[in-house]
Amino acid sequence: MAAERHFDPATAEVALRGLRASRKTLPAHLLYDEEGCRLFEAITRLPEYYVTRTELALLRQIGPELRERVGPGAAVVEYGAGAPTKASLLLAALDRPAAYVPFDIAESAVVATAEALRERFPGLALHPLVGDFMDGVALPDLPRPLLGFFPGSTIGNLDPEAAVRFLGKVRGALGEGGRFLVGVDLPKAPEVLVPAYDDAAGVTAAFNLNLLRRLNREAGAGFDLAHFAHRAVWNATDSRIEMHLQSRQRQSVPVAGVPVHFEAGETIHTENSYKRSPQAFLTLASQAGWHGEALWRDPDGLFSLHLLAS
Ligand code: AVJ
Repeated sequence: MAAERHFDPATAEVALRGLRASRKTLPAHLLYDEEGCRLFEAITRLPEYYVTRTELALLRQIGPELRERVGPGAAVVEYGAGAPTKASLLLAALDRPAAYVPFDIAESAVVATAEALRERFPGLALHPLVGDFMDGVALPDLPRPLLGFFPGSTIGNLDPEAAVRFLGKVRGALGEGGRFLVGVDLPKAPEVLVPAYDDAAGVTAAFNLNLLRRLNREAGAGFDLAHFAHRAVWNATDSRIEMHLQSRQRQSVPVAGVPVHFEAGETIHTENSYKRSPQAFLTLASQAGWHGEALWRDPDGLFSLHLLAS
């Protein structure tokens, strides 16, 4: 478990930069502190949040075909390995996988994920790797074939430019013959999307507002959480769900000693969740040098898994 974090000049600087812009934004990764990760886990179990259960069912369904395509003795590299459930399913589907690399920015996450798999897959070599996968950290020496794994539609956090950059880094790291299995959430009716990001129980609201509590602690901020409301907005032009924190009133909030002014109704944009059709995703993948080898969708057309090849 990570220690409780107090004032952190880097967080304060990042927060102030975003809050002093004419359109206020905060980087989405700030949502995922310890409490944020706990709340996100709760989101994945909400009735409105179709993403996780749909992807898990799809992974189960495509196991045999994936096993056939990937072949024996693969090494799996998971980008953003926060929990062992999906890797466990994938490894169980593959033909005698040789190695697993959980790669995440949170050391506690990669260690816990590796531990959880050790007992279940005794012969599997485990290489936990800590780092920011946007930086493209070099991989250890691994048996081939290499299969990258990026589930959960986490790629939906990245705008098109960042997604192409990330896909290119992974392609470089996996090298010749590498494949990449990516979970991509599909565009769908706002009547389905908005409740998935603004649930009746208020868990997503708590997840979003927790960012302000984090800034109070780590950026020396004085946010009153009762003065902000969670908003989930479908942006059809950019095909993304946006999460915002909306100021309920005109107010001024100190952040690291600097007053930040809010008009009533003004928002802080905290996260994007892009929804991409197969064509839209494959266009980005091809800009990074990948081509689509296989594509699977659940029967209701909610979610997709792409298998990319170099
Ligand atoms: C972790 C980025 C995949 O976009 O669905 C869920 C984050 N935010 N509900 C998503 C999230 C609010 C989630 N990702």
